[in-house]
Amino acid sequence: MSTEELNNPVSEEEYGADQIQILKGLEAVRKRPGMYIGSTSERGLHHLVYEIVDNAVDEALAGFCNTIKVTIQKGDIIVVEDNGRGIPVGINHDSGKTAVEVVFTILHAGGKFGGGGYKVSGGLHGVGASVVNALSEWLEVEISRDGHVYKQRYERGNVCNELKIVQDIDESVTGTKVTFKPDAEIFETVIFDFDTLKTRLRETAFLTKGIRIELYDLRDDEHLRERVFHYEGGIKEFVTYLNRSKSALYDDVLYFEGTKDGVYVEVAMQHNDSYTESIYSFVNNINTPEGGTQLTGLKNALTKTFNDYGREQKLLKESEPNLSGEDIREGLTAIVSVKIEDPQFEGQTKQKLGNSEARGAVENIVTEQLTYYLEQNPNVGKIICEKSVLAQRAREAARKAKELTRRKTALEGSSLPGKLADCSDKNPENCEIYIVEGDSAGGSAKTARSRATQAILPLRGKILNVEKARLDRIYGNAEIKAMITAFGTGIHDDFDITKLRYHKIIIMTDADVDGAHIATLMLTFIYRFMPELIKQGYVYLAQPPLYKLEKNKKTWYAYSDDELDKILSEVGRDQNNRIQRYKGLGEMDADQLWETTMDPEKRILLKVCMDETAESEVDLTFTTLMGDKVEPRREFIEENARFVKNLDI
Ligand code: 2B7
Repeated sequence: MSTEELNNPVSEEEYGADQIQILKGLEAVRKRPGMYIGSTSERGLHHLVYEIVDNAVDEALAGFCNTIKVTIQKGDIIVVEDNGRGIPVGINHDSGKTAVEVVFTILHAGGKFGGGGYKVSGGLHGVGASVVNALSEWLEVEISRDGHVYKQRYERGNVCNELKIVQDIDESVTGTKVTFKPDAEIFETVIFDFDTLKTRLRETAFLTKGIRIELYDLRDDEHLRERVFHYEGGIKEFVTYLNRSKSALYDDVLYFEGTKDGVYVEVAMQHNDSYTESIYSFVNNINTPEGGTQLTGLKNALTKTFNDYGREQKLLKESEPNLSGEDIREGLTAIVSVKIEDPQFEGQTKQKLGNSEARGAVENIVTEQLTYYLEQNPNVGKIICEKSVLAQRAREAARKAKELTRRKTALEGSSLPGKLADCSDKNPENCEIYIVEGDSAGGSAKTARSRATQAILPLRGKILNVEKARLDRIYGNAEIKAMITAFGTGIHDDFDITKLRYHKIIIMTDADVDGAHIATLMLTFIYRFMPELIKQGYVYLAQPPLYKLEKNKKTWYAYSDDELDKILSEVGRDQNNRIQRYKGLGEMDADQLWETTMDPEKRILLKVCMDETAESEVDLTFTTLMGDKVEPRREFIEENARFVKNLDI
């Protein structure tokens, strides 16, 4: 529909089923909300905001809006405002309703509301507004256009009043404002998380260059929070942001843009000195974690262009084999974003782009513009090719090392590491492995453990930082090899979760900064090489105490300064107190270690969880698991259970 059609009466012939396809009632949405927004968890709740914001972003992509304001008001009421044209208010003759009311009360199953190329974004193709309305206790829409403010209110998707003029304004002021309160009858929680919205809105701003997105949290009088996202450079700045804590190998962020076969393509990329590949792909501003045709197009273009360039410039010798795609992408941070009229999603979770024209478009545009860039910037070409050749050699060395360990295990039968004190029970569900910092603590843990179900693997000192090492060094590292063989799963392509030998992998380090660092290194290794272990909840952190307090033949353990303070105020501060500060696990004897940190009845474990608000921002967070007798400590631990948040991995 054009502006004209939406604001003026149209004849029955002009306005047919092809504009608004199958229309369904909103009861279906309330009955099965998960079908429309994924889930009714915290994630689904936040999804409501994205749906409304997406409509405003579309108005921006159409070229009519440059600012979107999102506010969380007291009571977790959300307000979204844009300065676009305002949703049309004219009567739509087919339904006898105003266009606004159609947008908010009719579910447009699988169709495009605007038609004619208006709509490009959004997984739901503009059906979002009615879904949000259906799942809100109430929703109000205010439209500024033609010198008036129009307003309509709905409750649980039902119209409360006709659209009416509530104010006269200057004709030049236009826009849409949507205010809604998510329905507590539907959602498990109706409390919004500022950081979750922040991350997603930042991502949206990066993907829509030039747009300004403001986020305000007005729930707390004392701590008003606000963030403004505005990136003239779009995804180019996204790459700079993603590389912010890394060292870039060259100054430029390479940027390619163009349209082919109806596909608008944008790519931004820059290598850093790490060894990990981070490529994020999007279609119509939606993240596609499984990639798809646009990602394949990018990879094909990179492999072909750098091999051609490397041969031409003699950076790749005739005697050497071609660079593999992985070699070229080592240490690469990149974004590929396409905008397309009718995206097809594939794969198990429907998160993979299927349109084949996207592959060709990306491949073409990147090959052409990258080739030109390399001609103009031979210094950058040289840096990337040389890095790729090093990666190729390291990969070859790693392959040989891996081959060797494979052959060895085949010969010796999967021999377990010498330092591992294994448990006797062979049922993985019953078994735990403690990865312990240092040989001396490892010794105490071996004495303390319950032999049937608890295995101990002592590791010496700091383990290798896998972010800063190539594969050949990683495979060659004794501590890492010991963990891999002890777990039993293998890694990467060989990874097989069914071979996991322990259903609890417990990292036990000193309760100090060094200990936290070592735990971080181990988590980084597991996250990079065996992420499934974390996703499926097999990884834990042990919590050793910081203090022991003895008084009148009684003993208390404190896990923080605050807790010690609390105990002291209960037992009295006098000279009968004997306080010992544990500097490390090694200072505890086996009995103490058992009692405080290993006894399943009494210990505290933090379960490592993955928190993903956006694919580009993974946080590891912790859920507390406790033995039966530690109830009073719950509060403290829960407050402190986020100490390694933002690992920057
Ligand atoms: C597919 C539907 C949802 N729509 C329009 C026009 C402008 C417009 C919208 C919007 C969210 C919160 C503030 C088109 C499109 C409906 O048709 S939705 N602006 N903003 C929005 O929802 N913001 C439109 C043609 C002519 N004039 C206006």
